[in-house]
Amino acid sequence: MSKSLKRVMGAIGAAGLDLQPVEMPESTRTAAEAAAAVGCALDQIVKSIVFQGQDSGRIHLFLTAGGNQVDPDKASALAGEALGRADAGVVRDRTGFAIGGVAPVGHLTPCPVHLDPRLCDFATVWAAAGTPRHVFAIAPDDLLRLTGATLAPFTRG
Ligand code: 5CA
Repeated sequence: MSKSLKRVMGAIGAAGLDLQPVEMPESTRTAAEAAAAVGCALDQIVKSIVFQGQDSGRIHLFLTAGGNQVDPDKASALAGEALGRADAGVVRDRTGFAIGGVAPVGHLTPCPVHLDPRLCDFATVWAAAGTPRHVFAIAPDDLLRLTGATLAPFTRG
């Protein structure tokens, strides 16, 4: 098992949840690929989008429904500082995951987490498990508890 996958499953187990990762035969690097592999709605895929404070350098994680986009102004208002998208190197250094496999939990450095209310429209959603081929299913309420996320709108439209 990869170190990244192990870290994600460790965090899930430590929270008292009994969830299993699913290894897909094809890439789940993008939300569209993950939805196709799982056979679920695009919005049931949890995108883990990392933004960074332009002054502080601190990162924030936005758990976003697959078909939604983070609105940088709304995201900045929630964070209380101007945010821009974190580059791939920052994402890897802070989370320990490469883009395409960033999980909602198991980050090397914990950071504030925000959850898109759209994800709560489903009984189950699917998130990356630390690799571009592993995903896991979770109830949105459990995802909220697991990540300590704040539920607030931050998407475009
Ligand atoms: N495994 C899938 C679904 S669970 C996944 O990780 N999707 S994702 O949306 O969370 O990750 C891909 C996202 O990474 C893209 O939507 C894009 O927002 C972001 N991304 C892709 N390339 C870069 C890059 N070079 N720098 C920063 N962010 C990037």
